[in-house]
Amino acid sequence: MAIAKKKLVQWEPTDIKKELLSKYPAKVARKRAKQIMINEALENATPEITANVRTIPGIITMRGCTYAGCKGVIMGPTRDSLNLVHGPIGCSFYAWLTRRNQTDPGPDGANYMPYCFSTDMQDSDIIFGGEKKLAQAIQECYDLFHPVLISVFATCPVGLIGDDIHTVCRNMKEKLGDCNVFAFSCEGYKGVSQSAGHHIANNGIFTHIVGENDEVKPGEYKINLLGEYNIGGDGFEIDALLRKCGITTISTFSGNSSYDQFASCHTADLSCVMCHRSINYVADMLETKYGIPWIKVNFIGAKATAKSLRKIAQYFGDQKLIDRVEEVIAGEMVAVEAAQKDVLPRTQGKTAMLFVGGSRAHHYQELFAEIGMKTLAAGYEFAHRDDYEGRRVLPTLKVDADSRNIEEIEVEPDSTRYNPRKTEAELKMLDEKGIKFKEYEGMMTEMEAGTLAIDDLNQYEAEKLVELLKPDIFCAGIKEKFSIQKLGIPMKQLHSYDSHGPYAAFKGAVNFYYEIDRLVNSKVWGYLKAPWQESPELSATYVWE
Ligand code: CFM
Repeated sequence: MAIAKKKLVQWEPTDIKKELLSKYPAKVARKRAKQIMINEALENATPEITANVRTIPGIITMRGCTYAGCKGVIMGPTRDSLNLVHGPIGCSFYAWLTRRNQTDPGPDGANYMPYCFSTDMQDSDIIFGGEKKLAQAIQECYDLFHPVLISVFATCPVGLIGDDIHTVCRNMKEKLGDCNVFAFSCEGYKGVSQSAGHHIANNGIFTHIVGENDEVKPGEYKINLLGEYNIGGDGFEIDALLRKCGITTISTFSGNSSYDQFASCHTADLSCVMCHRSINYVADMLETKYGIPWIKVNFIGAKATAKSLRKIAQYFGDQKLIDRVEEVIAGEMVAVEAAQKDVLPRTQGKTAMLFVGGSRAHHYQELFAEIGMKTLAAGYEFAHRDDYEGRRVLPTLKVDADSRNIEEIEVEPDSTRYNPRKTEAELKMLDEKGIKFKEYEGMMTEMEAGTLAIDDLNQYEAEKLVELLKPDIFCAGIKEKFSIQKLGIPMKQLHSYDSHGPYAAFKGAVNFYYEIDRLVNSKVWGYLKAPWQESPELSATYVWE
């Protein structure tokens, strides 16, 4: 039975959870109960959440597919990689410029972003096999563009019929001679979400590109920025800030990136991981093979940005850099503080809910906190337990059949190029100063006690949450946008930023404050009434009510 209607102040998190589960059949409710947690905000023991498991059939999930994670997320933003989709045209068409990763065409002008490449498989290719057609398409791409890389992406039907795309690519690479060609077995069904696609893409880049170019690039403090995808120009903003501090970015995985950045990333001296979920694999592999340590950074939120810059400066330990970073922070904070002061009287005490992929639901809580807003509930579409509870849970994670489906590649120290950038003693000293290497504490440790952490939220639960807790703003993606707005709540897309942004670094923070101020204080939502609310003609209840 449904719980009697209560006002917001009376809702206890346990009531909310009960209410979310009340409509489900017993078996479904049991499963979902393990993915809906009431946060305890403890440092070393967070409630165990079930994550990275299959969505329950029949539930309208917010997730994407493995192909989306590989082709769209990781390989998508690399301008000079010609991304050829082997499959029916829809898979390519719907991944065509739909993620707002921005790109600077670069000095050589090699930029295939605006194109949509596909083998356009037909029924006959499904029946007789698509390998010949794939080889032909690779040849055609090469003849037209002469790219440095042609990467091939498998879609579901390709996996089902068993086309040997890897052999086709190997043969074509040999035939073409001056163009790298390799494939990803990233069929949509391969994993439980796009997260599997990240893993497959990272393995592919590491195996086929990383380490190809040993040339040492100029620059004093060289880093890799891992897990920053330049959505809405975030990457441009971060790059400009790093440059101002005198820090050189050797590679970005993979916002505004090029083939050569991947090929020479092993020459950097520190890897900075922004989106832990999508890229922690590369950080680990770079450390094992080349001796490059990694730290977690976050450029979403002014405080987090300052903290990240200080961490990088401390790592290099050069007083000149430390001073420069302080100077830059002090300069940038003037505008940030003025903006905070301006919006705070209007945003203080308002509430938000955030349900985004695998890292933003955490990072953006910082921005809301900076303008006095409280997060009532947050969750990820496809994160793993370590993104919620911190990497300390890694040794206890059970590997299920779905994860075993994704190849783990064996990486060993490079026989000639392994070069630990810091000695054990130096690392220990930095650790004592508070720089934690290979560490991510997860979203739940930073959320208040009593807030809700919900994995793989679905449409039904999203609407229920809004109805019960009435947040001032709900953040998610395009699939959720209009159903939420019809409930009379502003909905901000945190994947695409609704054609706005950048929101990263200091200038991005100021953009975000004003955007949220505008959204949560707009009067328009109060006027919103659906036609049936104004003149109800028919009303009904479900038979089970
Ligand atoms: Fe990382 Fe991303 Fe995200 Fe992600 Fe994504 Fe994205 Fe995202 Mo959309 S890599 S996990 S697979 S931060 S596309 S730039 S916004 S779901 S929270």
